[in-house]
Amino acid sequence: MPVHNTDIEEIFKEVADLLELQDANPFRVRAYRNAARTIASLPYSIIDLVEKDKDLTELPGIGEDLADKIREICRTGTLKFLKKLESEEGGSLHTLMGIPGLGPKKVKALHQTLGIETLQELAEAAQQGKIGTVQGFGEKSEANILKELNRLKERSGRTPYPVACQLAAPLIKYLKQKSGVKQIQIAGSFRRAKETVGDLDILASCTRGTDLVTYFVHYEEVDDVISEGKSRSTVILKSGLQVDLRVIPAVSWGAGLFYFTGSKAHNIAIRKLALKKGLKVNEYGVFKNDKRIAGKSEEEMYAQVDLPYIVPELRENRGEIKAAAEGKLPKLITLDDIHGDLHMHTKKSDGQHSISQMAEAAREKGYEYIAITEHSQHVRIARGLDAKTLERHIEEINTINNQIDGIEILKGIEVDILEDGSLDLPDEILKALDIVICAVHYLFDLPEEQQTRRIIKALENPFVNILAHPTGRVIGERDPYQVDMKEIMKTAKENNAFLELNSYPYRLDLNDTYCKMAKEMGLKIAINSDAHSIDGLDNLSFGIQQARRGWLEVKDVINAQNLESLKRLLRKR
Ligand code: DGT
Ligand code: CA
Ligand code: CA
Repeated sequence: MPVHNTDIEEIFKEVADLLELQDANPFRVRAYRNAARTIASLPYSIIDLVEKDKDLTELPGIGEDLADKIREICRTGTLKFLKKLESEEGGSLHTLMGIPGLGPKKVKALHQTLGIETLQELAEAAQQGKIGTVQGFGEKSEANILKELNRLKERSGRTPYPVACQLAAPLIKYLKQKSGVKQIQIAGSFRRAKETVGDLDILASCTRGTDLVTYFVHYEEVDDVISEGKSRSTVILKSGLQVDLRVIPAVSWGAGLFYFTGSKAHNIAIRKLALKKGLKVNEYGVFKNDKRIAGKSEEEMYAQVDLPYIVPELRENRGEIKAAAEGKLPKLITLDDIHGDLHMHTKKSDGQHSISQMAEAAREKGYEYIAITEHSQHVRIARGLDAKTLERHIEEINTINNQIDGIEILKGIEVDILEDGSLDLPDEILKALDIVICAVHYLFDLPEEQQTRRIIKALENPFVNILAHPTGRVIGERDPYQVDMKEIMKTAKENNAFLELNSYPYRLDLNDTYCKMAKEMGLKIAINSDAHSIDGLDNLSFGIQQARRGWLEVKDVINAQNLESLKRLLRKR
């Protein structure tokens, strides 16, 4: 991980906090704070100076000692001096200073009178009404601490993308209703379509004299206004989601959009390119000798560093800049490229609609084919099918296929991978199906080697086509199981099998980096909805977003092929 200016800023701020708590010389404390501020506001990455062996003491407020420390952080990512401070008595107290209203004096008072060192202890003391008894605190400050603690807890969790969508849509609508607003767009991780967002970053441009900030903070879902300036504001919605609004001039629209879309790593890399050409890039534009030469659109920003436009989903500094420079950017898959959906459930197991209802809804979407893939017998709560029921189910699909026009229904199953890697249904019946998806639904916590072997064995079954939700993670709920994904991908490729990108927005499994890894290995992916109802088919769009973040193109996705090609891909030997 490269060290960013903000990492150094954080470390120096923490040092300053800890020194202040130890009653260190105030000049020394201030030196660290000033250095943190200097570094944070540099328009370039300090690690570049270090790599080029430049004299850091030329920076304002940086002497020999701080220069050494900066070099140490750039080299190792950490600072021994900070570790030392943290290991001393009261070394965790600075975390309490993250609570608004708790400065060093108050933190020390709480430590000395109540022995409070952690946020947990602070919360307990506040709940028990002990804080109000400490000199310098009252009932009001106690209530305030509780409120801030709750907010911290809510905010520490990231918001899943679909939830962010639901919260953002009415807010954007509200903002657009204000007269004088010319442009509104969400930037940040939301625009990059990350599976979870830390906060929303909304950009606006307005005609002169429009007071959008005041209008923004009066949005009815606003719970708390954190800051309110002339052209920017931060609020917390009742849901706990933080929203940053920035009003930017129209001449800088592209530059602002570029800057606040991030990612930070992408921005820094682009700024580095610009620096080489003697240009300066910031949120207001591209500048040559203090003259703005671009900034209205993102396209013209990229053009200044000799690059084509790079779509937000790729802006993670994972090779997109090199690819752009070489004219090798992927032509990312879109929802329109999808020919069918290969993973869905009906009333037969735990879904809500019938086979024909699902097929008709899919046809409405313009799909050429779907696969009906019920659970197998092991999944009792989902009323999984045994071999006998599956046989009748196959007959039923045959009948419906003869009745329905304009879409082909593939006969499939989502068969359970048992503990030893064998499958929950015999080969004789799997053989009769068009498509076999295998999946792990229990024993998530096997050791890595055992879990990997289990899945590999399933993929070696000659009738298996797809491994569903390959890591089993559920966002915000369940960690991925421990597996050697490289080995699994290798096995899939060798056996003409494929991995799924499950589009259920709390799964999105494979994730973006694994998608890219699969692509680089030449392993194809199935982007499936795993729908349990007609509405569930729409989840495919979340999977497409993740696939785009994972660089996938039409050629990498089996259900972006027509029926004939798909059938060839499913015919294993
Ligand atoms: P999130 O909110 O954690 O899901 O992630 P982002 O990417 O939305 O990050 P956020 O909200 O902190 O900032 C929005 C964008 O602003 C970020 O993607 C890039 C830009 N940005 C923020 N801080 C910095 C910085 O220190 N340097 C640079 N170059 N860009 C920054
Ligand atoms: Ca954000
Ligand atoms: Ca933000």
